[in-house]
Amino acid sequence: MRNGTPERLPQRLALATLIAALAAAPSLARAATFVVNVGGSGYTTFVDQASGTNTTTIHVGDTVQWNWASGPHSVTSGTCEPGGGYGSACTADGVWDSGVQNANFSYSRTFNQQGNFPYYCGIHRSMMLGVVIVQAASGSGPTSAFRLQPTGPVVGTMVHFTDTSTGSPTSWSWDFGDGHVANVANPSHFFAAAGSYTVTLTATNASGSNSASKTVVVAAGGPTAPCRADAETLCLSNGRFQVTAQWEKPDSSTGFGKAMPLTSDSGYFWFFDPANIEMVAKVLNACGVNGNFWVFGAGLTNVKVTVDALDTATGVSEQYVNPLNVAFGPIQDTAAFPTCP
Ligand SMILES: [Cu+2]
Repeated sequence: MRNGTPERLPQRLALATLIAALAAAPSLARAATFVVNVGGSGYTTFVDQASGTNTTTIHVGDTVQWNWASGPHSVTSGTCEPGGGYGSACTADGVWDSGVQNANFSYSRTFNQQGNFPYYCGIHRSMMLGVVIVQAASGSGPTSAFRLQPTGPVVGTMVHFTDTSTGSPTSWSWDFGDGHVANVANPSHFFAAAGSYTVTLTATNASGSNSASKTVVVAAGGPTAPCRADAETLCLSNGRFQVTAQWEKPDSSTGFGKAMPLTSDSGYFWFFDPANIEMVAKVLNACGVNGNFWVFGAGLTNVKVTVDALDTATGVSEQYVNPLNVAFGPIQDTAAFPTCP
């Protein structure tokens, strides 16, 4: 795999690309207002401005506004016996009633339920009928999904949750199953006790909500064997953190990067040729800054790379995955290990 080509986007450019992609995403349908003319030109008619008939077709969440051009008329939900006139029998169904009004009056109603809503004028009865047809909200609710890493955390691991819902959710409600919740797209959370937790994401957009759950098994923590540097393992931050990098090529062949220590905090890996550095990794003790060990990584490759970092003092691990055929995004995780000191 050749690399070192300008394939890897600078971070700012990558961010600009992401913002452009978000801006280009299909926008959600907005609630609209539909106008119906009541008694125009002195006629006993309801005329929807959009359809030119007495039928107004809208979507859930839309509003109908009736404007009186003459009077007296009412906009009363219900039905009348067919073919009648002034004296026909009508039955109000109680959903809404503007009352009898005259010119320049205006009445609005927002429809939050699907269905057909017939209405009539209480004065002119079956001579003056209309109907509002309310269809399902345009667009559709999201389909919730998420991933997390690491997938098998131990107590104290900062678990990073990533929303992968489709349907452009605009709000997120996370329940981590341990009494804690969050309402951002991509929260981080650590579980204070070992156990099995049901994590639920409810994603919502203008058209609806959808939930997805996963069981996260959190293992008990504790120190592991001291880090031992070998041909494929870096021991960083004064030998406390064990770091490996596994690669996978398009033909599914896989292996571990060869580890080359640089300083007590940093080292690099080569994958296919000792002269060809594929990624650099660094673990910094920032306990005095924000109470975390920080993990930084930079790749010069677009093969799939899975970086595992293990805190041998606590057994807490972190995993970073760069997908195949994607320029390696920088790892700048200043909340990687809340395992100070
Ligand atoms: Cu009328």
